[in-house]
Amino acid sequence: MRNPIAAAFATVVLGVGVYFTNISFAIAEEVTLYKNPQCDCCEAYADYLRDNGFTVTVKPTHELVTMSREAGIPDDFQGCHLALIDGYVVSGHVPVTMVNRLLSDRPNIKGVTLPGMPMGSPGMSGTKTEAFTIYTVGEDKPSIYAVE
Ligand SMILES: [Cu+2]
Repeated sequence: MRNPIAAAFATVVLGVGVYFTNISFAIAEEVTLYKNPQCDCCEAYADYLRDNGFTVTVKPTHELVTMSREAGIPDDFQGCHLALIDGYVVSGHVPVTMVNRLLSDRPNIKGVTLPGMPMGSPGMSGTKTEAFTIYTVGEDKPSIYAVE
């Protein structure tokens, strides 16, 4: 190598580039999940996300309904917790396939919500008795994002 300083510099730049690539990947999987302090199924949902490779920080709050409203989710469409993932809101017990679809498709919406606490959904006990309808969250009224 004719210029050892340039070579060393290139190595450092390359190293930093790889370093930042890893960082941004980690950020994409970071989740903040707001829940009522008493809610156990929300903790189970946090564990479900962890089992699927997300890093989850759980934050108990008494302002969940207000926070969900401010996130654009009408009362009738709110899930029992509110997760913030990579710029999107994910409300309720949304299956991880739908979360991953949201994060890879990156539609022009604020997020998705699975209203209430359907039996047999991730983090909930019981057996699934009907398809889960997941709705969009955005400026307009919720519309169906997916039925699973
Ligand atoms: Cu819950």
